[in-house]
Amino acid sequence: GNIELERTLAIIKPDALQDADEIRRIIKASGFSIIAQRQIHLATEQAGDFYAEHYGKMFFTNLMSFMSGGPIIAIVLGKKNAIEDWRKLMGPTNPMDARERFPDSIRALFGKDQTQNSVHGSDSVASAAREIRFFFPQMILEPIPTGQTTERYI
Ligand code: DGI
Repeated sequence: GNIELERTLAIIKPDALQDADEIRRIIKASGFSIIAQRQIHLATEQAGDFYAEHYGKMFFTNLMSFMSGGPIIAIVLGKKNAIEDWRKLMGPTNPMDARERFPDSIRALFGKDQTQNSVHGSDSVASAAREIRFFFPQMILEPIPTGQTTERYI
């Protein structure tokens, strides 16, 4: 049978760009494949579009300026159960909380504070589709059958 690979959108945020190699090493060692990646410096307005669901919140302006304050790396990850597994590997939103409860998580290792928390991950199938399209508008989002190399689906 065909067990589908799931895709999710990960971002290495501006505060963790210098840790990108180490973060990608952890990602691969945890069984994810990197299907596509791109470094990009978002304009403030684009950062706002990406995080539109948080519009109006106390931290929104801060989040927009942080995410547009330097280059980021957007990565499409592939794995069975990628969305949930990547959220787990990232750890909780607040790195302090991550260090207490999940010391091996990426936010525990590389996050600085509630805003500068090193990585992003889609939180549902719908947001993964939207977020992958946001950074990789050309990508074909058909299911990838197992046994296929992911490269031909980029
Ligand atoms: O999915 P997450 O990144 O874990 O968290 P989220 O979708 O609730 O929030 C998106 C980002 O917004 C999060 O990575 C950091 C920032 N953020 C969320 N809640 C707070 C926050 N920033 C501050 N300063 N305070 C918050 O309560």
